[in-house]
Amino acid sequence: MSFSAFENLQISVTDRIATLTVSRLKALNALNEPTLHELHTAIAEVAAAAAAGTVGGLIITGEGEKAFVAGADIAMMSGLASDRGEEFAHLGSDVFGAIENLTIPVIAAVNGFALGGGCELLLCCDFAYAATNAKFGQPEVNLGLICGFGGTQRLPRKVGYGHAMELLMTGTVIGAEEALRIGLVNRVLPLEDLMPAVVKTMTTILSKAPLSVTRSKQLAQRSFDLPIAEGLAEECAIFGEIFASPDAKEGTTAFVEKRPAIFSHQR
Ligand code: DAK
Repeated sequence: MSFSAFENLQISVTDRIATLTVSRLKALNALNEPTLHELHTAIAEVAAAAAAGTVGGLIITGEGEKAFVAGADIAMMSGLASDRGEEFAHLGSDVFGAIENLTIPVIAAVNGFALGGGCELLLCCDFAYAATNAKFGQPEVNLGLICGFGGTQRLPRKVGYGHAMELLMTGTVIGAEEALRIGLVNRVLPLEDLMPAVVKTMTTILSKAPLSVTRSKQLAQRSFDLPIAEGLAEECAIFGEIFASPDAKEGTTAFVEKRPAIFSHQR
């Protein structure tokens, strides 16, 4: 599977792990409209590669040593006709929704500023690791804006209402250790150790039964939308489906036979 050539993104695949790098160094990887359109295409291509089995996981990061993504492109937004705000928000919302809806695992490697739309981007990933120099925040209140790419909805779900409201209402920028404390990221590492750690975790995930991984993600995401009784009923139904899969047979048989399981790449 080959990917389109992009101006503001880089994408590569090694050992079924796709790495998508937002690449606009001159603007600290801020997301302008062309970059969002490219992201949309790239995510559709990743989804197609996932369906074909050539990609099993996605890592999202930013180019350079200073920024993950420093937000939506403020210069572009300041020149946008005032009646185009909702359209721009829908573009971002569609792209970020497409990332969140990927069935494969998605990890953010936050290598610097993750502000505004950058923080919202990591919220679409399953989880994030951060470099010690990473900085996080939703500074839209400083610009007379609100989040336009899902922050008001995903941040409270991620870190809880109180921490989310402090970030959303004060626009405060927090460091990596504080992001770790409130649960915005899972691990903090020196910058040079960030990508190796993310790749190692992704490799671990890809060594597991793929259907178990994707169905766990699907059920956990549904838990935000469903009353618990319905979510538990869905878990039972999907457990039944998984239990009949070849990988369930292989995993349980391998345990009994005291050998490592050899899972298929079936999804
Ligand atoms: N957009 C455009 N350019 C940016 C940028 C951004 N978000 N962030 C940085 N840059 C550019 C700078 O303008 C500068 O460009 P030049 O002047 O060199 O041409 C270059 O990147 C380097 O930045 P600095 O010189 O400022 O670097 P410093 O180390 O001094 O400062 C900083 C780094 C990250 C603290 C600073 O650049 C900064 O505060 N940047 C803005 C961060 C920010 O506020 N981000 C949140 C953006 S708001 C919506 C849709 C979406 C959104 C809202 C509503 N609707 C449709 C309703 C989303 C909003 C946001 O994301």
